Formats: sequence, C-alpha cells, structure tokens
Amino acid sequence: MRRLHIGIIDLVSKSPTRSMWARVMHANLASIMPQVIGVWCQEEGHDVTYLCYTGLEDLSEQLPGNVDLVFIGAFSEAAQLAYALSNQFRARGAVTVLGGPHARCYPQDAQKYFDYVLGFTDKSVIHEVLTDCAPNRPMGVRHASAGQPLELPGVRERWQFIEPTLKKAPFIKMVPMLGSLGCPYQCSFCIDSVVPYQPLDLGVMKEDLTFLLTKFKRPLVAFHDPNFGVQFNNIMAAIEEAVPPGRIDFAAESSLSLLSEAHLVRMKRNGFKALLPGIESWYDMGEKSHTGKLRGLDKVREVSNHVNMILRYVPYLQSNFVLGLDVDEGDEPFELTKRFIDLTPGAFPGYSLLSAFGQAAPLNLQYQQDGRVIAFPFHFLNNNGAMNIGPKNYAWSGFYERVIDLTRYSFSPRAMMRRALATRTAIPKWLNLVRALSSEGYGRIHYYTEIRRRLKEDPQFRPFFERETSQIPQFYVDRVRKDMGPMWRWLPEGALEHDPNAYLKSTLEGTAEPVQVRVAV
Ligand code: B12
Ligand code: SF4
Repeated sequence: MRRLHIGIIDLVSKSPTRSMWARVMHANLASIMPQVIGVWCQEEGHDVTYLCYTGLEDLSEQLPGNVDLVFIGAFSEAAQLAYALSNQFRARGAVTVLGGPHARCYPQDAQKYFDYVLGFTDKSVIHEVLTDCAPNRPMGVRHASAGQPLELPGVRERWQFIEPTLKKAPFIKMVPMLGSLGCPYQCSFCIDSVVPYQPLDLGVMKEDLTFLLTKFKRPLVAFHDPNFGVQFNNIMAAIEEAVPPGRIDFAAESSLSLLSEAHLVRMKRNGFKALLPGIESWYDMGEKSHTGKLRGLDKVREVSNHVNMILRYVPYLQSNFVLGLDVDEGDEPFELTKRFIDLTPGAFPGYSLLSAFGQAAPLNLQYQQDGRVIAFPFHFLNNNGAMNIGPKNYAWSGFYERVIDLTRYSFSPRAMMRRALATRTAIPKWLNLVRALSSEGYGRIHYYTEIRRRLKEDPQFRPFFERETSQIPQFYVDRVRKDMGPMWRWLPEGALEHDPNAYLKSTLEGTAEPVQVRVAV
C-alpha cells in the first residue's frame, strides 16, 4: 500500500466563535475517535496531520494541505460545515471520510457528500478504507463493523494529539478517556439503548492514568462512557490501584441508579469532581433514575433528595432534562422542574429540546411513521437550536412560552445566587456563572424569545413548523450563512435540506443497519 498523507479533523465547533465558553472549554470537548483513527493510520504506515477545530482557529490556515485522504468527525450540528469541508477537499483532489454521531445518525444524507461514511468503526474498517482509498461519487459507500470496537489505543498513544489540543485550553485541561461502551439500560430515545454494554481493558486504563501522572501535577480526566460506572467495583478498583488517593480529578456521565451513597463515598475518595446524571422526565424513565414507579411531585422530591446527597460528595453536578416529551402535558412538567430547582439549588440544570437524530434510536422510527419529524437544517440539531419533532400535547407558541419561562426561572438572579451559595468550590461556581451568562442561559432566553416572536409574526415559520411545507424559513438559512462565514461558499447545492424520513425509508427498503444483539452484563 502506498504511504498516504492523511488529514484528520475533529469538528468540536460548527462555526468560528470567540465566546468565553469556547475559549475555555471547546478544546476540552475533543472526541476520542479522531485521535484513535490517527493512531491506527500511523500503525498502517501513513502520515497523519490532526486538527481539533474549536472555532477559534482560522480554518483556511490550519487545514492540512496536500492530503490524499481526510477523515472528518462531526456531530449533526456540524454537518453543514463537514459537507462544505468535504467539498473543498474533494476539489483539491482528496478522498473524504465522515465518521462520528452525524454519520451514525444520518448516513443516507452524508453519503451524498462524502466518499465514505462510517458507522461503528474498528481497526479493520479503517484498514479497508485505507486500502481502497478511492473517490466514490455521486454516492459514497458505507462501512461499519458489526459492533463497537473491542479495544482502543489508550492515552499514551493518543498523547501526540491530546497534547496540542489541550495547549489551546487556557486553564481547565480535560483528558478524554473511555472505560466502557454501550449501556445495559434501554431508554428508547437513546442511541445506546440498542448497544450492548462492554467494559474496555482496565489494564490499558491503569497504564493511562499512571502515564497522566507524569504529564500533569493534578490531571483532570473526562470519561466519555455513555453510562459510567456500570461495573462499579471493577473500575474503582482499577483507579485505586493506579492512582494515589486524590491525585487525579474525574468527571463522568452516570445514571442516578448507579450513584448510591456507598458508591459516592468511594467516588469522592477517588477524586470524582463532576457528574452529569440524566433525569429526563418527571413521569417516565424511573429505572434510570432509580425512582421506580414514582411520578410527578413524588419523583421530584425523591430525585432532589438524591441529588442533594450527591452534592455532599461531588462539587459539580449537571442534571439533564428533556423538554417536550410525549408524556408531558400542560404546565405541570415545567412547574415540577422549577420545584426541583428550588429544592436542589446546587445542581446546574441542563435542558434539551426533544430531538430525533435520524436513525439514532428505535423510537425515531415511530416519530417518522407518525410524520412528526421536521427537516430543520442539521446546523440547528444540537438539542436546543431547534426541536425537530412536533410536540404531542402543546401548540408551538405555548411550548416555547413555557420553555422561555423555565429558562428564565433557572437563570434568574435569585436562582444563580442560590446556585453559587450551594456550590462549595471556586471552579464549579465560575463555570456555572459563565454557562448562565453565555449561550446556555441568557443566550437561549434571547434565542427562544426570537423563535416565539417569529412563530407569531414570520409567515414562513408556522407552515414549516407544522410540516405543511418543506421550505426552510429564511431566518434559518441566513443564520447558517452567517455562522459558516467563508466556508458557506463551499456548501454544496441542496445541502441545507435533508429527508427527515430517510431512516424509515431505509427500513422499508431493507438497507438499514442491523440492530446489535444485546448481551447480558
Ligand atoms: C460523551 C458524549 C459527549 C461528551 C464528549 C463529546 C465528544 N466530543 O466526543 C460531551 C459531554 C462533551 C458531549 C457534548 C455534546 N453532545 Co454528546 N454524547 C456523548 C455520548 C454520551 C457518548 C459518545 C461517545 O464518545 N461514545 C464512545 C465512542 C467511541 O462511540 P461512538 O460515539 O458510538 O462512536 C463510534 C462511531 O460513531 C465511530 N466514530 C466516532 N467518532 C468518529 C470520528 C471519525 C473521524 C470516524 C471515522 C469514526 C468515528 O467510531 C466509534 C466506535 O464505533 C453520546 C451518547 C451515546 N450514548 O453514545 C452523546 C451524543 C454523541 N451527544 C450528542 C449531542 C447532541 C451533544 C451536544 C450537541 C449536546 C449539547 N447541546 O451541548 C454536545 C456537542 C459537543 C461537541 N460538539 O463536541 C448526541 C449526538 C447526536 C448527533 N447526531 O449529533 C448524542 C448521540 C446523544 C444523543 N442526544 O442522542 N457529548
Ligand atoms: S442510561 Fe443513559 S446511556 Fe443508557 S440507555 Fe439510558 S440514556 Fe442511554
């Protein structure tokens, strides 16, 4: 095989930005897989140039030049930027490959703009692409391994990519790691509900932690596991063997059902400083939040007690909610979330608008069968730029009014003050303030208010939201153009639109990826 010049681009940002949040945090949100692919390509004897795009770089200067093959990793919100980049690289003669959440969720659309679109990716899939390395146009080809990879290169091998990325982060420096893939739970809206739980090699993890102690005085590790701590004793024992108590700080996404007091005592001892449990709904998902059949105010009280207990052990906690679920009706779910905020002042509330990311989850088929999915440009599909499912029990204006009211309540001076007082340490206090004052708090209030206004006044809005037309309102088109800046001119014709029912069609045609078989943990 000839030696290839390979570019790898991890799109953490969908557009240029100068925001305070981006400056401090974007480099900390780099994905693991683009770094893994860099290692695998080198192992096959190729040259690799890696770029983590945080929105602060000048793409025209930093893009790897003169490459044969380019891998781009993108969330759906960065799909339009990814399509434009692919177009630009193809014009220079390169072959392009898309991987990551967008490729897994919308492969049918991505095929129009990339030579290869990868689903689950292991080393043999990469080997196949490297060996083949041919332009596939007008429709790219799709490759995927049967399941998640069984092993991944660790931090030591990825350090060559982690180090330059973290140089861009001014003071908080998070090293991304994985202890497991998949999840034993089956929340129907989640991409991992059909992916079997699988622990990764704990020996590699221990080596990585030992290695990190040689690189930082006090490393900070962010676990990217979909649900951290499923095999709790094993992973804690590994951390305890490799790390002297309190020498490394950890952050993880974990479900409440795994966060018992006994577990938290051990997590505190082992340096866990931030947790992001999903609460999602006051009427559903009881298994995940360990609240069984409790609903409504009873669930609020139970979860609040649980979260307050967690906060006695771990200084930073983000509680995640989904707004607009089919089980929600009227004011009650929003009012219950406000009660939760009153009862749990130290938790930072993370809100997501109900979103169906293509073929991410089995539930999305139902939404598509019911004709409820709206083709908002991918650029807005990040859980808050747009809600791409028509709400079951709300009119759009009423829904946005309640979302605005809840966001205002959550980021009112009173709530922010109570949050600051209930947060014991300086960095979490500061992070909460930045998030509230930038895009997540005030930024969203402003944006949602504009959407609600346009639902009343902009004649293009309501017909699109009600799925009477597929004509994208000019407001959204202008916004993508502005956000993309100089890359807009590379966006291929038609790349703002997509078929919101492509997943359903692929199942009817028999071209959908098979669902993985679950195995017992
Ligand atoms: C960890 C995580 C995060 C972390 C780390 C993000 C990161 N940069 O990796 C944090 C907390 C920062 C985060 C933030 C967000 N996240 Co997130 N996150 C996850 C989570 C829980 C796990 C993803 C993961 O790393 N898995 C482990 C890897 C190894 O497996 P994998 O993702 O399945 O990847 C496989 C393939 O896709 C492929 N692959 C992956 N990347 C690449 C790259 C290349 C080049 C190639 C070739 C292949 C490839 O190889 C892997 C092995 O098979 C998933 C949900 C889930 N349960 O999967 C959501 C998920 C990916 N996140 C999601 C979203 C929406 C977001 C946010 C937009 C939320 C928000 N509003 O802020 C932001 C965007 C951040 C950003 N732009 O970087 C969505 C993405 C949907 C979509 N189509 O875009 C998911 C699927 C959750 C959901 N709602 O369903 N997230
Ligand atoms: S517990 Fe979390 S990762 Fe697991 S299926 Fe539910 S939402 Fe997905």
